[in-house]
Amino acid sequence: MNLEYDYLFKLLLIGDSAVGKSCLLFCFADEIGIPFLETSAKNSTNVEEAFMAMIAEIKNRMAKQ
Ligand SMILES: Nc1nc2c(ncn2[C@@H]2O[C@H](COP(=O)(O)OP(=O)(O)OP(=O)(O)O)[C@@H](O)[C@H]2O)c(=O)[nH]1
Ligand SMILES: [Mg+2]
Repeated sequence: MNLEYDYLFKLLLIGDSAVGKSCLLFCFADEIGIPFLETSAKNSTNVEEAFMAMIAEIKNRMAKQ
């Protein structure tokens, strides 16, 4: 994955429940080679894992500078 970029796009996918949003995002992330971690504020799924993954990535990048 190339960590240098000129533009950063954030995508927000909105839709009814169980219409395939997660599947579509997972497929998209896989295709362009970016990590994908689904979280849920409703039942706290993966919230801590996502936080720890981001912290680890930031720490990694800072160590390389
Ligand atoms: N037939 C079919 N099923 C799909 C497709 N995409 C997803 N599904 C199925 O639809 C169900 C719901 O998919 P999710 O991606 O979890 O849907 P979601 O919109 O993220 O659901 P929530 O997060 O609960 O709102 C799963 O059982 C998927 O396997 C598709 O293109 N075709
Ligand atoms: Mg989903």
